[in-house]
Amino acid sequence: MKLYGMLDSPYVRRVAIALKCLDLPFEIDQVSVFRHFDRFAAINPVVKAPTLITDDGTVLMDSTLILQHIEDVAGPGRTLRPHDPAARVRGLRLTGLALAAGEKTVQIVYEHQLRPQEKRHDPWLERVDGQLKAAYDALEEMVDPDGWQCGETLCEPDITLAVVWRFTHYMLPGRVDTSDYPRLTAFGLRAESLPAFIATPLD
Ligand SMILES: N[C@@H](CCC(=O)N[C@@H](CS)C(=O)NCC(=O)O)C(=O)O
Repeated sequence: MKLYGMLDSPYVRRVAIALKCLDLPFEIDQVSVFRHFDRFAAINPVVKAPTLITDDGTVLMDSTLILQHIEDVAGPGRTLRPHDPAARVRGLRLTGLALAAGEKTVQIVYEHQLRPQEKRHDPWLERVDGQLKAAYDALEEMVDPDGWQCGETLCEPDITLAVVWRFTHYMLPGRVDTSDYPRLTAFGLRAESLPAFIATPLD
């Protein structure tokens, strides 16, 4: 399997960490959708990161779909899916909120980095900022700061939540005040201290 994309993308990083946690061999080519557009287009003309080329040569995109494929090839006994049905629903809720926070972070970054200042629309930015905070408020209420979120062991929702939390602070320093989110902060630090996270730095 070959993974394409930069690790400063939370979507690429969640896939890379999941592959490591499942002990699946893969190569990563840190090609940028912006700085290496033509090279990326030669791999996947849609230029979306992450892109994964499967062992049979199929070009996949979208991190959630790629994670589904990874679960399929991981084989029996190896999974990052929560075990029992209630934990799975909790995991879906957590993952949905975390992906929304990731999307809102990306929108703010694109608005500042890609759109000329004179074309920036402040009401839109305020709306997105409110959505970002709403997602983190809901996550702060739900998150268990001392354990994994869907059982005894680390599952995929833990990876996504920690990766997105780190991404927001890396891309938008100070925008989300960690003192307002002590449970998420504690959880994020604990996840980021795991070997698979340390071995997959976003910077
Ligand atoms: N829902 C997608 C989002 C992927 C995404 O938007 N990736 C960004 C990089 S962080 C990208 O490819 N941006 C280039 C573009 O959309 O043109 C996923 O989960 O993989």
